[in-house]
Amino acid sequence: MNRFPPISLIGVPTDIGAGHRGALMGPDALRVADIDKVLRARGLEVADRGNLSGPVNPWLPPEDGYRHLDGVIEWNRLTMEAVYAELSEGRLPIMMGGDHCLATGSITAVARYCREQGRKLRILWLDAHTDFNTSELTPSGNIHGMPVACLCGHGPKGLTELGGSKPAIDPSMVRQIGIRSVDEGEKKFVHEAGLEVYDMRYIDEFGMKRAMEEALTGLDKNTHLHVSFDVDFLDPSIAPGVGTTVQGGPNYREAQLCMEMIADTGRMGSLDVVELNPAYDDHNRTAEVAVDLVESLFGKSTLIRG
Ligand SMILES: [Mn+2]
Repeated sequence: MNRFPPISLIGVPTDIGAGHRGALMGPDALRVADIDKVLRARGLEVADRGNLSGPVNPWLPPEDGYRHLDGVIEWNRLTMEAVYAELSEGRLPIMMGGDHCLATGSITAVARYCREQGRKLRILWLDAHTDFNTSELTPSGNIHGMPVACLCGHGPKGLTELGGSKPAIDPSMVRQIGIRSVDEGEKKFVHEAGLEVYDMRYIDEFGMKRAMEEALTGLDKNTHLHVSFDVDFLDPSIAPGVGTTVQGGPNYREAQLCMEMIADTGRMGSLDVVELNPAYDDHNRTAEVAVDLVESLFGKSTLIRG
């Protein structure tokens, strides 16, 4: 018997916040890799809500430190509404990006839902990057490098106040895992904000097991666990299909252990799978690895446990 509510797949096909084109094909690549069938085979009820429809990516240079700000806000508003609607019906939304800017919308929705329900929120941010840039710190203006900052109240009004109040979350709710590429100014800001980061140096020294034990400390029955899985979290040798590959990420077994330990908590209530970029992939193998890991998040383990 599984212990998960019914799942809703929400495709958000845009690369409006990214520095490379192609993540807009992510939702369909996950479907081609049978994300729905794999979850149904685990006994879960799955509804695929199809893709949201928003503005096309105009592919313009940044203005005042932000690239495509209006379009990013619109896509995030759509994402927030879709994710909130599913949570309100007692379902578990899987937001299939799309680039990582969309986590602003999905997590704003999750945070609002948790506030209304009087539930605690823990966010696991699995990523090569901290995504804690601001318009002053960013070298590129790409908003997919800013969602954690926006959620914590640092950024343009249209994103920080997406849910009506600011900030959407407190940095103390966030645990970042797999980090190995942080911009210079961003580094200082991450420390000032007090984000809890388990970077690759930590994982090298103490192992994924210890990192996850720490990151999952303090969860209780009243905690909603949100997982924001940026596929570039993974080492590029197993996941080449992303726009921003960074060497030295978790290998297949480390990533599986990470997902299995999340599953063991039984607390996951929402999930983002983002930055999958089929334009950089090899015969959809990154999508297949991502689906494999999603399966582990929902309780598939290598060995049968008693
Ligand atoms: Mn990211």
